[in-house]
Amino acid sequence: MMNLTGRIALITGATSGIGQATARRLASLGMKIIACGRRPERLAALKDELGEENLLTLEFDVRNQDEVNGALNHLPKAWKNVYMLVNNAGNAHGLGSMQEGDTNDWDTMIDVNVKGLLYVSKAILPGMVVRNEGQIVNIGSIAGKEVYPNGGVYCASKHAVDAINKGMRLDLNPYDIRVSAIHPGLVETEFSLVRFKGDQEKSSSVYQGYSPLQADDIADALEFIVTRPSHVNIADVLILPAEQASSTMVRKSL
Ligand code: NDP
Ligand code: 8X3
Repeated sequence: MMNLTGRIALITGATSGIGQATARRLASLGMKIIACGRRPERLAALKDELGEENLLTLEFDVRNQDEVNGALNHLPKAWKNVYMLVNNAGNAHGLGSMQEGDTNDWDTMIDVNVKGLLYVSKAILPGMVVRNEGQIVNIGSIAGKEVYPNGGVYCASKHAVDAINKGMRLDLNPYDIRVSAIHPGLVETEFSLVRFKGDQEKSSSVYQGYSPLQADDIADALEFIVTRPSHVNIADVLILPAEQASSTMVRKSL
């Protein structure tokens, strides 16, 4: 098992859901966490919880490359050697058909889920290459393996994450840098609240009538990935609620 004590993990989207659970989990393994997000009050609360020595917070929008570079190219000396990158920030925005979908939603999904992930990676990967060590975990989705009605653009963004993950594994193969993807099915987080633009009723109905995954279930997989011995790379993981068979087939008792 890898000794992770004192190693640095940078997590995007650490202010809620999967990213927040991951920050807590990796901190519990002795890692130091760089927690990123746009909501300062959430970042401050995480710092209070995990302690100032163990957590550096960075507030930036992954869509803005200047903000990304401003934050990541000037890390304090003690936080520069990022060992693990968790590319997690992302969301669905709206549910809409190809003929009627909202192009602002499309822009946001492509800008956050694809371009944002690339900007952050571009800022972090060169340091890993120089140090010849690292672990990257890209959070994809079942939506990166299948396509469902009215989710075409979100699915396209997550298919892109799947391709980027594979591309990173090829390009980083000369180095001791492991590249992994986790593709979750339905996880009960703020994801649907964002997709449905704050509509609590629509959002909670997504998770009713079955037992959805919880963010901690994804943190379990992440812990497994990062604690493997250095000769093992868990390359690709699809995790579903037991009652989910595909994006469109969930056994619900309502
Ligand atoms: P949440 O909505 O709970 O969390 C999303 C996180 O992404 C937040 O911390 C948010 O932080 C951050 N984020 C969103 N937009 C930006 C942005 N422009 N700049 C910086 N950070 C941003 O959802 P989840 O935890 O569920 O989602 C995490 C990842 O998991 C996403 O990539 C999602 O696609 C994926 N996923 C989720 C599934 C689910 O069913 N929940 C299933 C499969 C994959 P802030 O708002 O503070 O910026
Ligand atoms: C999130 C899972 O099926 O709601 O990526 O798109 S789904």
